[in-house]
Amino acid sequence: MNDMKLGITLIAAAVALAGCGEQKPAAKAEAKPAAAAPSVLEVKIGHVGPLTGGIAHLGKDNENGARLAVEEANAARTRIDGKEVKFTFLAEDDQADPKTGTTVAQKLVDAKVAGVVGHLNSGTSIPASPIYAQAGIPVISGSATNPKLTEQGFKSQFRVVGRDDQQGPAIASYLATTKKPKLVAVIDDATAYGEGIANEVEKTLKAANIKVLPREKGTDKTTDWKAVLTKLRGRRPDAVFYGGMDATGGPLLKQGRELGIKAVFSFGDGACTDEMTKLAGPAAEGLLCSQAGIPPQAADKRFLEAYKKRFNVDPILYAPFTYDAAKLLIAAMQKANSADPKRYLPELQKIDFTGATGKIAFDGKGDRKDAEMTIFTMQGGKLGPIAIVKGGKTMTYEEFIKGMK
Ligand code: ABU
Repeated sequence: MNDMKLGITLIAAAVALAGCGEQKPAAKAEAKPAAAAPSVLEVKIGHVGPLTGGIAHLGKDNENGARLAVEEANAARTRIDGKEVKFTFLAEDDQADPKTGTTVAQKLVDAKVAGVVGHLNSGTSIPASPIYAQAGIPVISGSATNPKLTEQGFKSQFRVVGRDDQQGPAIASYLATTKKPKLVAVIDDATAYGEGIANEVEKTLKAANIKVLPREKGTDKTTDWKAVLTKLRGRRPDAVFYGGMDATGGPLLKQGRELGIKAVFSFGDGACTDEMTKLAGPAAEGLLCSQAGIPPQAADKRFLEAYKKRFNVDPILYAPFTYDAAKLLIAAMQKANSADPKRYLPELQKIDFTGATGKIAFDGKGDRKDAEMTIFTMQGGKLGPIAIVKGGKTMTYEEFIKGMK
């Protein structure tokens, strides 16, 4: 008999006895069963990403991944410290805005979450990270790629994707070796992510003796790029790289083609989605872009099927990574037999886990060891992976898949 049933039985017996009018000694009448420890452990897991604004579709993609992992853990009746765990998923919208990012981070800390998946953007993750660190709450981003995130020395900060000092060189080298541009225009959206990856791309191109035009800038809200593009058209670049998200990169590409720019357009992960076809139409054909991990279609089949069944869509970009991030938090809690951040953080730091995106272990900074970088091109309105860069080596996507089997 479990504690709850025992309690109910004792109360029922007491009520029955009282109903019989039986007199009991005072001491006995007041005796209550010893307070039993609750048999269910409530554990809150937070998620943060933009759920409103131009990249809400990516925020929802990230949120769905983490939500699925939490729902699966509940369905599996996960146990910690002898108790069944009821995970509660708290999803917050940071609007991709750094200040809102800190506000919702504090809100989650105040709500006593045991761990957080997020934030989506580097620009919100970086200012939120000291808030989680001060509270000792582990936070794993499934998409923020700016190196600074894990260079601040916070032991509770992790990410399950690669960094832009890996991704920038990967896409720039691929562009340099396959398209052989002599002159490249680099544009960014002035965010931590966009500017950071653009700097990495520019550095790599210059190291390969490729000329780079003076940087052009927009913002993460810019959708009218005509002034920038008209200026660039006169310089006749062979290639353009844009550091920014798909919501702004799509219009940039569309308007570039409308203005007659023939250059190869290339992008980082923020604009490496099928949304580019929706936003740029046929102009998206042939674009090059990178993601800081394996492509979504290479994720574990069981995950892909469960995701589709639950949300009726396929993952867009990093949902498999946020799924793994939530799984990692839960796996570390199980290893520590505790959902107390102080107790499970050491397990997370040394975890060795195989998730939907492959084998995951963290280095001393909280970065994923051996993260893959994938290069894509757009064909027939769909992004297709063409190359994988891992440990400094480039292989075709087919070679990579063969190696996974
Ligand atoms: N990694 C691309 C999008 C997220 C970010 O780092 O801002």
